[in-house]
Amino acid sequence: MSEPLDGIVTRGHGNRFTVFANGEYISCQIRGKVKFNTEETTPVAVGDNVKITLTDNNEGVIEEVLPRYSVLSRQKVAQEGIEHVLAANIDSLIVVASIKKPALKVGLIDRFIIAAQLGNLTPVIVLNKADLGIDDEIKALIEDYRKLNYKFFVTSAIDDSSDGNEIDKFHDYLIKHRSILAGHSGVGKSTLLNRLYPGLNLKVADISKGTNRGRHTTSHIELFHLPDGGFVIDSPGIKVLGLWHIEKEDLVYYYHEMESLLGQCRFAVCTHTHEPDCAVKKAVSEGSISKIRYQNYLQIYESLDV
Ligand SMILES: Nc1nc2c(ncn2[C@@H]2O[C@H](COP(=O)(O)OP(=O)(O)OP(=O)(O)O)[C@@H](O)[C@H]2O)c(=O)[nH]1
Ligand SMILES: [Mg+2]
Ligand SMILES: [Zn+2]
Repeated sequence: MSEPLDGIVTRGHGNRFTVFANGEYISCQIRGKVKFNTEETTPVAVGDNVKITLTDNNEGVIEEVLPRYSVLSRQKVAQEGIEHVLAANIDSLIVVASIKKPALKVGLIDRFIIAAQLGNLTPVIVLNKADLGIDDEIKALIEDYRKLNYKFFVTSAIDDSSDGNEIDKFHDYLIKHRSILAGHSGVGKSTLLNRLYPGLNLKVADISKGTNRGRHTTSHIELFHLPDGGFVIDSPGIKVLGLWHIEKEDLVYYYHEMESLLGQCRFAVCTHTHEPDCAVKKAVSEGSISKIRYQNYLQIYESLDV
């Protein structure tokens, strides 16, 4: 058997994976021992560094998955307790939202920020479709997140001259990182990548006129190498991002601006939802904590299991 090659998984489809190794994309199967080594997590995911051997028909076999230094995962609904790894070895989780068409859902931004913290990833927010106009409400929202030191880029994938467009800054960020783009369908994830890397030629489609929603055009998670050594992963639009591994009472620890007030509420056990003399509610009414963030906190709090 020839010496194994080092590669990186760029795409998965059922039991087959595409691995980029030696400057080529090689279709690979997984060696049985790799498949059954782990019971609690996906054995091979996009972004994994692997060792492969080549077979006669120019295909390959994944012999080994090297240790992951980060994972973005979610719980498989049908198999409780099994961690489904969406991507491995990334450093940034970029949530893409659009100003409108589809309508902006701020709650999803916070859910992604929390998911990033869970996976030890840097959360980045991209607000796309700047060409559709940035009104005062949106400006205030951007300000709120920037105050909290989140990276926040306003972009237009189709009109470089739009007011406030930061596509170049976003590009600079991408080049230096290993990121995944995620968000609702139709917000322009693939269009942004096409704008920055026209050679990718990713499939994009208009949102539905009736519902103003995306059409779930991207169907696979796929990794693209960037000329400077980083990579970016495009992913299919999601409807909701369920959070797991978080208990209701721990949610506040993912809101750092609220966490710093803990201990100042009247009740030692305060959920910061309805209690009198709550330091968090006071900070919201005084304006030192963003109303938008607090509303998201309440919404997510309600959605979590006890
Ligand atoms: N006005 C405007 N339209 C945009 C912009 N970016 C993307 N679009 C349009 O939005 C529609 C959806 O874009 P896609 O790139 O397919 O969206 P996506 O986020 O990849 O969607 P999924 O693959 O379904 O998750 C297309 O018609 C794009 O032309 C933008 O900056 N401004
Ligand atoms: Mg897409
Ligand atoms: Zn409180």
